[in-house]
Amino acid sequence: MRIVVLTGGIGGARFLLGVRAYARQVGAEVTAVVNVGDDLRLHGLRVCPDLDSVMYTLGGGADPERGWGRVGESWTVKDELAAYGAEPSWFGLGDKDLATHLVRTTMLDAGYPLHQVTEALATRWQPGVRLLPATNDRLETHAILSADDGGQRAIHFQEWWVRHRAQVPTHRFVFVGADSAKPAPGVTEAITEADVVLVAPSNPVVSITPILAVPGLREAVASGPAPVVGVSPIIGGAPVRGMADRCLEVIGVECSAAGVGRLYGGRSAGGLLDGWLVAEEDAQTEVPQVSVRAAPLRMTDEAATTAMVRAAVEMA
Ligand code: FO1
Repeated sequence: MRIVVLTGGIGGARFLLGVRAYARQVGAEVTAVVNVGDDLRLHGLRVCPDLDSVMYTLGGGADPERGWGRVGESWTVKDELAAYGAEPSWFGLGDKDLATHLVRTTMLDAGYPLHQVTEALATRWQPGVRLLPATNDRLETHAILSADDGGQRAIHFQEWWVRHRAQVPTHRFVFVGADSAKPAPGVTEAITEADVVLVAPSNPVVSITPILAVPGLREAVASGPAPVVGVSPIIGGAPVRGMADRCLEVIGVECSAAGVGRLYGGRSAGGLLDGWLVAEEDAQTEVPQVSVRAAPLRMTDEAATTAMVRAAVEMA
C-alpha cells in the first residue's frame, strides 16, 4: 500500500509518527508532501521549518515540547547575533539547528534542488518515510496588514507567527510565488500512484493551503484515483495547539471541524475530500458530499496517533 500525506507544522510532524508506525504494521510506503510556505531566508541561510519539524520529529532529534528545532539545543550563536544587533532577533536559531541550515544553504547555493537537499539531510536522520517539499520553487506565505499610510503591507508569515504571535489585525494571506511554482519532482507521481491520500491535522490555512496552492497539486489530489481522507485539526471548536483559530478568523472560516471540512470541500463538489475524520465530541459534524466519522483525535502518544491513522485509512 502507498500512503501520501499532505502535511506541515508541528501537528503534522506528530501525525507522521503515527503514519509511519501504521505503515510498518501493514507494510506500506509513506510519502510526506511537506509545506514550504513557512520557509524564510535569514542571516544568509535558508530555513525550512516544516521540513525540519518533520525530519527532526521522525528522526528523533526534535525538542518534544517546542515541536520545532532540536532537543538539547543551545543558543550561543543566537545570543552573539543579538549582541551585534543583527536582526531579525525574534526568530531563534539554535546552534544545532544552524548546522541544518548551513548544509541546506550550501547545497542549494551549489545548485541542488530542494527535494535533493531534503533527501541528503534525511540520510542522516532516517525518518522512515520519504520527505518531499511541495515545490522546489519559491513559495512564501505572507500576511497582509494595514499600513500606517492607510494602505496595506506584507510581512513574512514567520514575522506574523513568531514576532506578532498572530495578534495583529490581518486582511489576508498571500502565497508569494504560487502562480509559477511547480510540484517538486515525485510529488505528482506519488499522488497519482497512491492508494490513499491523507490530509494531516495541520493548520489548514498556513500549512495545507500553501501545498494546494502549487498549480497542479490540488488537481492531482482532487482528480487522482486514491480516496482522500482528512483529519480535523480542530477539536470542540479549538485547535489542539498553535494558532489555527487566528488563521481561520483571518480567512473568515468558522473554527470548527465542520468549518475546516467545508474549507477543504467534498471531492464530488469540486473540493478535495472523500472522508473527514473528526473527534468524538464533534461526531455530529456534517460536510456536504463528504462522509464523516468520529474517532479519538488527541495525539497523546504514538499508539493514539497510530489508531487515528488506522481509522482514517479504514475510512478510505
Ligand atoms: N517558533 C517560535 O515561536 N519562535 C521561534 O523563535 C522559532 C524559531 C524557529 C527556528 C527554526 C524552525 O524550524 C522553526 C522555528 N519556529 C519558531 C517554529 C516555526 O515558526 C513554526 O514551526 C512553523 O513555521 C509553523 O508551523
